[in-house]
Amino acid sequence: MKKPCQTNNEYANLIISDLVNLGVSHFCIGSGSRSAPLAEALENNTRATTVVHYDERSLGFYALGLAKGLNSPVCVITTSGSATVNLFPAVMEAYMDHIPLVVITCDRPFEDLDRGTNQTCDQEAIFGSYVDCSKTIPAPPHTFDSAMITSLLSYLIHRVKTTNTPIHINIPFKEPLITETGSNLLVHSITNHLATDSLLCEESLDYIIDIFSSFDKGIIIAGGNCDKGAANDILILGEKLSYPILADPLSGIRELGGSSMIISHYNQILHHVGELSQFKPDVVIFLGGHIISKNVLLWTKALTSSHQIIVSDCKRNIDPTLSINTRVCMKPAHFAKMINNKMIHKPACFYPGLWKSYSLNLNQLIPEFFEQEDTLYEPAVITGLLPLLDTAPFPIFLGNSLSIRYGDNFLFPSSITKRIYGNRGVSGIDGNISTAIGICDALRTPVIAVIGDCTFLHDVGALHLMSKQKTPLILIVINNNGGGIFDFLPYGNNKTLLKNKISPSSDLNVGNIAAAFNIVFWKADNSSDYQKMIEHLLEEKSGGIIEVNTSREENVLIHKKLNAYIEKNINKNLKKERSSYFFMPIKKPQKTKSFAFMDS
Ligand SMILES: Cc1ncc(C[n+]2csc(CCOP(=O)(O)OP(=O)(O)O)c2C)c(N)n1
Ligand SMILES: [Mg+2]
Repeated sequence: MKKPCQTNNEYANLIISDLVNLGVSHFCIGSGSRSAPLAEALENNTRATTVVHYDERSLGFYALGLAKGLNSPVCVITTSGSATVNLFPAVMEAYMDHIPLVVITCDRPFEDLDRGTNQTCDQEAIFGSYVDCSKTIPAPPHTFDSAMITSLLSYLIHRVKTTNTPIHINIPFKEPLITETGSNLLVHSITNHLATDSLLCEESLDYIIDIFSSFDKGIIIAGGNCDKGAANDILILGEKLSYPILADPLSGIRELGGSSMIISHYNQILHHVGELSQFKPDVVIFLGGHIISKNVLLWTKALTSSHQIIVSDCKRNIDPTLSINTRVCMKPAHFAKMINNKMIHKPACFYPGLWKSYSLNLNQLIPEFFEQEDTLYEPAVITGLLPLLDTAPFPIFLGNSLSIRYGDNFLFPSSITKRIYGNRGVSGIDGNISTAIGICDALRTPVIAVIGDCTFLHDVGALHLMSKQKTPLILIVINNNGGGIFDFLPYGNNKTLLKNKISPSSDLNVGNIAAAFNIVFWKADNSSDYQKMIEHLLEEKSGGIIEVNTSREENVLIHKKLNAYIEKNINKNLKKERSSYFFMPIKKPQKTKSFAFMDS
């Protein structure tokens, strides 16, 4: 359940108790009013040791000395205005001398800035490059889950401890600064950061092995860029633990083909039956980076009683569900290898079989649905690649917006194939063609890229590069005359708003643009032509653009029909599989909450 901070008291108490729980027990606070909520929280916290001083310059150096003597992070707090920069000499010294200071400057809220209010200056990032990072958290009342504060502080304190470099947190408070009411004590579990570069210490390893040994119902969620060469070790990890694997299209794991542990069509499974209690795991292991699937994120966020562990060497905080208990800072491949060496094979319980039975059923149902007609619906642009992958594996680049979502939902190769790529760092629709061309040239092998029409429009300049390319790029443009993803979003029914202000028609003539750059161009009207065109280009080792024209309205309809078809048939074939997959008959709850399909 979401617990937002409503008052200054709640917010300040949460910050101080989090810091104390994270091992920061010494606080040095300057005298002032804007910092009063934190002063009161320190007064209430019996585990915090606090020193108050009038001169912030001296206070900063005192905190520096404390941190040196204690050999652990010390927190120094000031009010707003020039009090903040009085800490600068000590912050500079701490930065140059590698001393872990946690610098908190209290601030006025946004609405008081830039209009001449008293004791107000621009405090964001005020210490420039002399801190490892600087964050401003908005003033309460908040609408977001306060677990976000705990997650951020867990990460920041882990960073102070591992880099021995000061960090800065700027915290605005609104007036009245201290109130009598609303001091609920909000408590969230702290993410346990197991600091490591490539090795886990015995104690941490035992802690993790103990969790894995104790729970049979576990799941591995492999996110983007699990790192090169990790796929096999992760697959072995899944097999050893008997934990099924939900592999993001960019994880590098789907390319291993239809292994018994890799669950295809997990989005549809979660959408239709994921709320059933049999699916609830006791352990969730996130590996690597971004996860495209909104269904997966919503589902794991709701698993409040499971152990959630993230393994990533990413230096930023990754906690999209605010439900991570343990973070292991290392490459997923190293982690998988260490666990694989230490663990003995766990016998399979019903759990992987449960997932697999649904995934096998959907492997049949979904192609069956699209094969009923020869119309080249948008998802069929992706499913149409699957038979081709079986005969001549090729790398695939998935453009942002619906193309990558179709990849997430439908691109599950059944045999070993080449890597699937995408730009999910900030999910831009810019530069997608250029990136695919770069991948093509680096791999020196033909690449198939699937993108939307606006994504095409955004990077038309790349066609100049494409026209000169030696290694062929086969560029498939799904032209639905605008941003088709917006039709699926909550405001998707407001067609006037969409058309006028959010996602106007692109009115692109892809053929004319291709001609301007002397690039081979075809329009595919049906599934069989579409596949023949790709086969031809691959055989000829020729690049080219294939346009697939679709309608946004029809696309929404076909998704509804597909959902209805799956809903009707999802349990049908399972009875046959009962004996081989330990299938347990499932009773559906009365109300199934429908999961969000996608966001832009
Ligand atoms: C550089 C950039 N600008 C804007 C966006 C916001 N955005 C997300 S999806 C989208 C529409 C993309 O349309 P199209 O390429 O035709 O794909 P479709 O939605 O039709 O699949 C936009 C504008 C973005 N992600 N990146
Ligand atoms: Mg489009």
